[in-house]
Order: sequence, then structure tokens, then C-alpha cells
Amino acid sequence: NLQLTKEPKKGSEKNNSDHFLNDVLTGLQNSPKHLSSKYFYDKTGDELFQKIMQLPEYYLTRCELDIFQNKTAELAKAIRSNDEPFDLIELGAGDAMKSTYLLKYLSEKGTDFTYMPIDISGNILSILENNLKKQLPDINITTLEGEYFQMLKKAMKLSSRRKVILFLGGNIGNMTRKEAEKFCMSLHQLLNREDIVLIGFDLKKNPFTILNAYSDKSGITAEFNLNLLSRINRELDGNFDIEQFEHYESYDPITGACRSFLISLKNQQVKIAGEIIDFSENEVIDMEVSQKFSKPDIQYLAEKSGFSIAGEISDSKDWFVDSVWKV
Ligand code: AVI
Repeated sequence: NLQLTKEPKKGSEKNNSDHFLNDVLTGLQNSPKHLSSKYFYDKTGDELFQKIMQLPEYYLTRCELDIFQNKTAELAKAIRSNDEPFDLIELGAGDAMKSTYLLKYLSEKGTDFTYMPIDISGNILSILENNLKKQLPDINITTLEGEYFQMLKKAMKLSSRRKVILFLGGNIGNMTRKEAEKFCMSLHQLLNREDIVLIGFDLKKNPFTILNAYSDKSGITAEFNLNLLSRINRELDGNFDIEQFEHYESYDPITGACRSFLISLKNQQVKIAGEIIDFSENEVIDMEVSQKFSKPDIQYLAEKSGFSIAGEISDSKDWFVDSVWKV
């Protein structure tokens, strides 16, 4: 009996899987059907995203890396204020591949700061902490495992030093415009006058360049999307036939919305935790938005949420920008 040999779930794990089930059922009972891309990142999803970042078509990571490797002094100048000590908080730090260049630079210049990476994955945070302790033994690190705002509030209580928030990778693009506004407004409410936010935006550019980045020839992005159906099968007792769904990407150069869908290839029924969901042939599931921005779009979002733009640092192609926001 499988049930007897399984470890009982811990309280928080159970809560998480209840949320996951609830979001999945609500999303698939909606019209149009919808799944949240925040659930892409289980272990397989993390590995697929690592592969995406290496794809020749996926330029975002290389562009922001170009900024962190080649414009480190500019970044440091934008976030420092009269040698005042500060906390450098990174939202969704992951392996901190890009920010490590900045940490190294700040440390070499003798800057007084504590690095506080926030991530939902305790596993990635302990790997990050071990790596940094080897590479940059002199910097102070406090890892914070959990949701962005809960951990930000914790960081505000831990010290009264000035805060510099990093929100990199174009992650803001995975929110709808309304969600992004709400997110930035909440961030603004939490911060104090001298604090700074450095936020990464993928810019509007040739539509083919954008579309190709999300519909790569090797099919990794398709796998990344389909993995959410496999995850539902694994974790929520689902029976999706993955072969009967196909990935479709669209980019609208007017609105800047790059969107991922999965198309049902036939009329079919899928069972998830005992609930039956009907799909008709060619019906789509809305999976992810990766919003692209013009400079005025960024200005609008900053001002709408109460920030003002203090600077912007772009890569050499001007495809990606890290925008510096003052409270
Ligand atoms: C994490 N995020 C910024 C990625 C993006 O570009 O929207 C996720 C992704 N989806 C497909 N490819 C990459």
C-alpha cells in the first residue's frame, strides 16, 4: 500500500500542495483556461530553465550578464550612497550568477553591505551560500527563504540600514501589467526614502528576435511549458496525455506581450485529483506572459507606483535595461 509507505506531509508542504491544486482547478475551470507560470519551477522545471538560459535564441540572460560583467562600476555607483552601509536584497536570487559580479566589485572596494538573497527554494539558497562563502569569503550573507514580501518585511525588521533591492532577469515581465503595478506599489509602500530598487526589463525589439527566444528550434521552451502538465500528473494525481498538447507562442509588437499557450490536439477529458476537465479540439491553456517594455512603459510603471527613475544601465545592444528607481 503506497499510502502507508509514504512519509506524512509536513504542514507547510501540505499547504503548498493545497494551493497548487486549488489554483490548477480554478484556472482550468475558467474560460479561457489558465495555468500560472509560477508553477513551472519544480526540479525538472528548474533544470529546463537552466537549459533555456543557454539557448542561442534566449538572449535575455546574456544581455543582463553583459551589464553585470561590463558595467559593474556604473551599477555600484547607482546603488551606493556616500559610503553609507546598506543591505543588498535580491528577490528570487536563484544561483545569483549575475549579481556575483556586483558582489565581488563591492567587496573589492571595501563597501560595507550585507547580501540578503530571497528565494522560495531553500535548496538553491544553501547552494548559493556555500558557493559565495568559497568565492567571496569576506562578504556578509543572510539568506531568506520564502515569499518575496514576507521575507522583505523580515529583512526590514532585521536591520534599519538602507535597502537596495535587486529584481533581475526580467521576472517582472511574468506579471500582467496590473499585477506588475500592484507589485511595484507594494514595494514602494514598504521602502524608505533613501532606498533604491534595481529592476531588469526586457525591451521591445525586432519581433522575430523576441518570438524566436520563446519558440526555440530545439523545443526546450515547449518542454518547459509541457512540464507543468507532467508536474500536475505527478503531484496532483492527474492524467494529462502530454502528447496530445502542443506549445504555441505569440508576440504582439503593439502591446509587447509575448504569450505561451498549450493547444489541446483533440477533444479530451483529463482527470485531476478526481475532478474531470473537458478540453475541446484546439482549445488553449493560457500558460505565461513575458511582457516586453518600451522606455516610456518603464517610466509609466515607475511613476504609477510612486517611484522616480534615477538612471538606466543597458547592455551593449540596448536590448535589456536595468532601471534604477528612487523611492
Ligand atoms: C523567468 N522569466 C523571466 C523567463 C521569461 O523570459 O519570461 C521565463 C521563461 N519562459 C520561457 N522562457 C523563459
